[in-house]
Amino acid sequence: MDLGRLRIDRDRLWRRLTDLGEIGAVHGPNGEQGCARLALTDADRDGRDLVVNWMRDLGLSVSIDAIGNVVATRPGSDPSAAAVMTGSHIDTVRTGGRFDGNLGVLAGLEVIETLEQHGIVTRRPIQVAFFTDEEGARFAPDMLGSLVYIGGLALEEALDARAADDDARLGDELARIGYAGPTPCPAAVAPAAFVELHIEQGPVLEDNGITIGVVTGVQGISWTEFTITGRSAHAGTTPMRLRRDPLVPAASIAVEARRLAGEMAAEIAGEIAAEIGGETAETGATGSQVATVGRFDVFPNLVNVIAERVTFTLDLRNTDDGALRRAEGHMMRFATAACELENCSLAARALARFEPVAFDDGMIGRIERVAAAQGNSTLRMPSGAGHDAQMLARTCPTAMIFVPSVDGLSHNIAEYTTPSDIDAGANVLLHTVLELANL
Ligand code: HGY
Ligand code: MN
Ligand code: MN
Repeated sequence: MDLGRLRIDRDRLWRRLTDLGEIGAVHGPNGEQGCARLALTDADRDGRDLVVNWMRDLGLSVSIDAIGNVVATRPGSDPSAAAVMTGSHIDTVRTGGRFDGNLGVLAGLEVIETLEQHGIVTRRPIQVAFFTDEEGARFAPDMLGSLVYIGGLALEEALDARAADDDARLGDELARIGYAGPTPCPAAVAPAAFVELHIEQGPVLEDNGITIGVVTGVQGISWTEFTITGRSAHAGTTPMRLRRDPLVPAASIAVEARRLAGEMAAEIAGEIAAEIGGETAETGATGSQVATVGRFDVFPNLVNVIAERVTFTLDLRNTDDGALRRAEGHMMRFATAACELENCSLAARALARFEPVAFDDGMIGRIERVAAAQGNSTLRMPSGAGHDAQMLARTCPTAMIFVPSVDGLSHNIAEYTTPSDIDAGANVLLHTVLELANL
């Protein structure tokens, strides 16, 4: 057959996305359906079991490593050749969608099934993987499993990570769900190349009417957990002058983070632009400073008690590491001053810190060429979100393929990408992997 005309089976891929989406399904008031499969919960286990069964049904050899990463391998004609790897994650945030991460894993499986179906043998083995705890929402840092996989975080340290919600130990939860695997990590052999298909999770592709994002890298990520301690007291009897209320500095820090991001975004947005047919356009949210206070826990959290303690997280990101460090320094100084003003104590704990990552130029060019050859519009752009690819990039030539997110929405149960855009992305993945596997 004319390999150039080979295409995936879009209905089969959509069915798998739908089936996996039923595990941990959450429904919204207007018919939205998303996923709640926080890492190493029962729902995560059930999702893992379903995907592993699909992998085994395809006759793939499946390895599970000591941090729970799952890698399925389709042999090539040259067993001595390093594999081409694709994949992503299947854990989600608590209000996640059916496509974040899941698409990259199931499209990888679809690529393999398409090759099987047409009896196409590649020189290199092809692997599809899902990595443990990419979200980092329950166990920080994010991309934890792929970071251990490439040797960026010691296994024992990762196994001792504690859950933000119930303080459970990661290693205990991994054993409880039956995914503390026998394969050692870090991985003994690096892939020849890694390519990940993922939804953009932002508005840039949709705003510009582009089908395929050719991802040039990932912006820097800084997560800090702040704990501010004051003194709990009676809301009615305690004069304002005697209060040591941790809510006050905590709230002012959240407002300052928002102000700072706006100020820095205005500075940076003008410098980051993407080529669209010779025109340039702002890349918006993926090219400038962003700041988020996502988790905010008050103790004792009662209507008539001045809080004793507030614990919250600050997520800062920027494509420029110097700017990110400036933002981190500013926020730490601001937090210290705000707590002193209210006579509260401040403790800060780093949850994640990843520098910006640049993907491989050859891989970027290959994806761009494959996508254009299939008639897609393309845009080179950085990723606003973190991805397992940013960890694999430390060990092998790596890049990513983005498809549009409707309304730029993700980490929201209404997350959606159209079947035609999913089909386009999976076919770009198919031919990128096919080319790489025959190099
Ligand atoms: O936080 C992130 O960017 C990713 O969703 N883990
Ligand atoms: Mn993701
Ligand atoms: Mn995510």
